Amino acid sequence: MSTDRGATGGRWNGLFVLADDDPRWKERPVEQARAACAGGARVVQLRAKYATDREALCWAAEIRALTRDAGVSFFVNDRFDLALAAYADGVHLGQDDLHPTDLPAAVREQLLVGRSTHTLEQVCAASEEAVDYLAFGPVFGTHSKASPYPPRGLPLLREAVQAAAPLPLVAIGGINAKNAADVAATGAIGAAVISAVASADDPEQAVGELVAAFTGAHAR
Ligand code: 3NM
Repeated sequence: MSTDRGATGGRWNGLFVLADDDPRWKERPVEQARAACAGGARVVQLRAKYATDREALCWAAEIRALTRDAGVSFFVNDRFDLALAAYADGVHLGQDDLHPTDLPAAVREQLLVGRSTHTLEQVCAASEEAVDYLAFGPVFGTHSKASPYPPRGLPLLREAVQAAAPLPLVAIGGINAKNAADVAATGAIGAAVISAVASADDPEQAVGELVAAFTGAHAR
């Protein structure tokens, strides 16, 4: 798709919840996605690193139905085939996944594309690619993903936002209700989280608190 670069009309401004299948989480991805939709997230992204393909597709189909009902965008991490099969809105590609230009043109017509970045060089390179938004991280320390990159910090996040513009940029890594307002103040259009929701006793409430912290700061 990628025709309205930077013009998301605010539909992604807010919380991105990664519905993650790490067995350490109490709730499975579909339940995390349900909490995300009920709590006011703007985007759900399925991140299935442990599941079989068939299991991941079942989750994706369920999450597609939930997100459609809630008016929430739905992306699948890494896998454009699963994204297509589940009628997701898009696919999110990491630096080690297929490059956006590897996607067949027919796939590009059906899927929006998000792209992970971790350095300013990667932000500059990715902003030349036909992608619809960038993620940048890890902003803070995280235990949810082994990363070769140390925490990037808020000043570098702010530089990344500026380097990406007009492409929207979403911050990721160690974001919680306490630091979400600082993240929003950098100009990042969104905050993406795993553990702040997946490890919460009440995931829906946690989503609501994150949304309030992030979007409240944006509104100021
Ligand atoms: N990607 P949490 S950090 C999936 O830096 C992911 O690109 C990152 O989980 C990146 O909210 C990360 O629990 C983990 O820190 C985010």
